[in-house]
Amino acid sequence: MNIISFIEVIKLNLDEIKYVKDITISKEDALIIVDMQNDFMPSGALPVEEGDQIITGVNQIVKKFYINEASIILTQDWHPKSHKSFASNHPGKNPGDEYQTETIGPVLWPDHCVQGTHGADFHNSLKILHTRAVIRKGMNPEIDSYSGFLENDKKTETGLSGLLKSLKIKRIFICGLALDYCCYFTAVDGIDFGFEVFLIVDLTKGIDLPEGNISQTLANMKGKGVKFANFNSFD
Ligand code: VGL
Ligand code: ZN
Repeated sequence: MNIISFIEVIKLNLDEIKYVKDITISKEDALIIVDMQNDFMPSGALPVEEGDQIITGVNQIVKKFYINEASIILTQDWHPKSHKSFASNHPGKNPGDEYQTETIGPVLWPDHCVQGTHGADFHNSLKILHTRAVIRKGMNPEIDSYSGFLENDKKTETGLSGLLKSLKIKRIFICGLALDYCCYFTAVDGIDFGFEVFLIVDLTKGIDLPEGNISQTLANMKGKGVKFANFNSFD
């Protein structure tokens, strides 16, 4: 394999994605809406570019899942002020600095989604009326939790898998923020927990840090068996 084809294997650009069509939603499906919180919006502490532009579409897809008796679940990044993923808790370090331990990294973040703050609240345009459960994550100051299923120690469960299994959910559809962090890790863990996983690509936006992370994580998801959908994939 030469270097060019190697790069093609590990990157997948947004415009190269093939989408599943004609999806009929049923009660064995769940919509997982990841971290649609003020701090990930363009004016927030850890802004995801255009993060607010998906809110209207997310609200519309919620209606489709609701009328088809599917479950709607939110995740909420919910950190103590002392969280070790914050650069402010590492003297001399700045947000964006590389930092990797077994449970934190690959970069340090600005303080964000601190428990009880406005930044940790869901965006007030997000319609949360039909939500079955809110899964909070990232509460242990020593461990980050990008995935809605598992903390970054890859051991501590949030309870999401148990909830989905007791509801007899077979397929999960992921949207929200950020594509290359919390959506990505939720998607790959969803596969490992035995679900059929779809990323609703046009209802998510990425951070792309480090640069290229979006196309890298898209490729990893494809390799792992995650399927891609978009707003128009649903009947
Ligand atoms: C997230 C970085 C840090 C996310 C959460 O929701 O994608 N990213 N905490
Ligand atoms: Zn966080």
